[in-house]
Amino acid sequence: MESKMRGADILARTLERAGLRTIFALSGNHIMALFDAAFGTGLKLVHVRHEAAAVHMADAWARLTGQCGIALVTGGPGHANAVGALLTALAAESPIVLLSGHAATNELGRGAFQELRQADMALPATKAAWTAHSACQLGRDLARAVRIAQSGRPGPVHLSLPVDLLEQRLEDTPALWPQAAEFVPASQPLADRAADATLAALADAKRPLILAGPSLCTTSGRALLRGLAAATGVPTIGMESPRGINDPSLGAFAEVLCLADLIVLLGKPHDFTLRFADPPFVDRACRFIALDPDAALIERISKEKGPRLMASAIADAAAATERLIARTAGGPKYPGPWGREVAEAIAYRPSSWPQLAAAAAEKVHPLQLCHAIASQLAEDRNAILVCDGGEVGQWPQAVPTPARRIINGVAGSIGAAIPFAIAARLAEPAAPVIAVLGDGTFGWHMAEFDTAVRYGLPFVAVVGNDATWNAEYQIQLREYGVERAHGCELLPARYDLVATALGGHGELVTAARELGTALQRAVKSARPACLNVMTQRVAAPVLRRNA
Ligand SMILES: Cc1ncc(C[n+]2csc(CCOP(=O)(O)OP(=O)(O)O)c2C)c(N)n1
Ligand SMILES: [Mg+2]
Repeated sequence: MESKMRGADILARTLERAGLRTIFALSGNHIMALFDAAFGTGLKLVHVRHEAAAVHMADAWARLTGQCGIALVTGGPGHANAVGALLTALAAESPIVLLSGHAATNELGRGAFQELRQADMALPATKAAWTAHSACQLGRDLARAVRIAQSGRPGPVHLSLPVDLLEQRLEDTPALWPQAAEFVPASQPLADRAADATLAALADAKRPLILAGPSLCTTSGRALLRGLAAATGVPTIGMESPRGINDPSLGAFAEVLCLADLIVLLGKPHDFTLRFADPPFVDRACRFIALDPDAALIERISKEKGPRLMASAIADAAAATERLIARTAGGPKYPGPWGREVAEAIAYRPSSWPQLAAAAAEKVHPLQLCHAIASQLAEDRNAILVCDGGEVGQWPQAVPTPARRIINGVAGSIGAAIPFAIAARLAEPAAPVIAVLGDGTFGWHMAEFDTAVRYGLPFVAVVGNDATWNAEYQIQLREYGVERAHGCELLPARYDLVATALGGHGELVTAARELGTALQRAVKSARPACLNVMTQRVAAPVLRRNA
């Protein structure tokens, strides 16, 4: 009997053979066979304090390493806790697989422990979701899940694992093990004809823009976009923020978007982030070209824009970018007046900002926070910046830093910062990691300080503490008036003491002048750290030169 494999062993060894060795996990009855099967493999389980954190960590891991991220949680409520976090990965186009334990197949419909239609629940938050139905297929199921996650528009996939299949013993035969090719993503290159037609249309246009989606906003994706801009001379902009055209990273971009006469959507969904590319945000005569891995998204643009969609092609975003660069004739083009106009708009920051950053006030202005962080990040070119909700998290996106960056992304879901920071440090053990998040946002995953301490993964969480859910409070001020603002107050709580209680480093910062040295101490502590900064309750920047 003992020489036989368990279903769990097939899965664990398939993960190992595929090089997917870091597993973000939270234990539970249904998956203990998998924990056991990890012995004797090269798998590293990073066990966390909330299932959503495991998913966020897998997401950040995928964004930074380019690998498929793997999260492992238990069935029923564990799975349910994980599902919400899938939305962040889905909108960020981040390839991950959520493996969830599941009630035994022979108990389904009989009132099994934690019985739940898990795949149905995960489906709207994933590219695909299913329940394994035979132990001998588990390795193949995993390969298929990884392949789907990384094919076309990358994103999350869910696989439910009935506990009886994980525990079932079966003879080891070659048929159990997926071929390496089964993991390989399907590739959709851009046809030369479509590339040439796109380049010709760009050359004919007076004010063209190339807009790229989240999958090209990783470090390697952005390098590709820079290559495309250099090759074509066309302004090429990555968009990954739920604030869309008001993303503070893009400065006064909205002021040039409305002037464009041709927009190439390069794996960039036509959606709310572009205000549906309707006037006045986009000119009513502007034409479009869609290069996208999903036929359904191209169909959507076609419905919205009719004959103004002058061409389209199904292609993976990175592959399409590479093909466009390869098909560009001649040497690099230079931006010209339109390129300079776009670059200036994107680089715009208000001239009042240096004064705001220098002013002495009772509480710290978010810009002061950003300047201190920028100079800390500048000390190490490997540094990684994480930005999360709400208003305060927008500011560091407006202050240029040399850092690599992960933001919570188009899903507009707050709370991922601490898991993101921990996974970033795990992926890049030498990189200083600084996360900026609001006091409300800190509450989601503060217990993960325990995870970071257990695994020795230092990072600095800089909490902009305005004792408010300020992003929503600002909506109340704008829409309903100050006398009708309620339900958004928090306490100026000692989040720094949460970090110290869990074995990390914590400091309360009440004045801007203390920030720089506090940051240095936090980095030097080499422990997971929380700087709890008492900040002013100000609205996030929306940048317009003509405002
Ligand atoms: C999961 C989730 N829940 C709620 C919201 C709505 N929301 C967006 S920003 C925000 C306030 C965040 O407050 P805080 O973290 O303190 O940052 P601040 O805006 O105060 O700077 C809320 C509640 C959201 N985007 N995502
Ligand atoms: Mg706040």
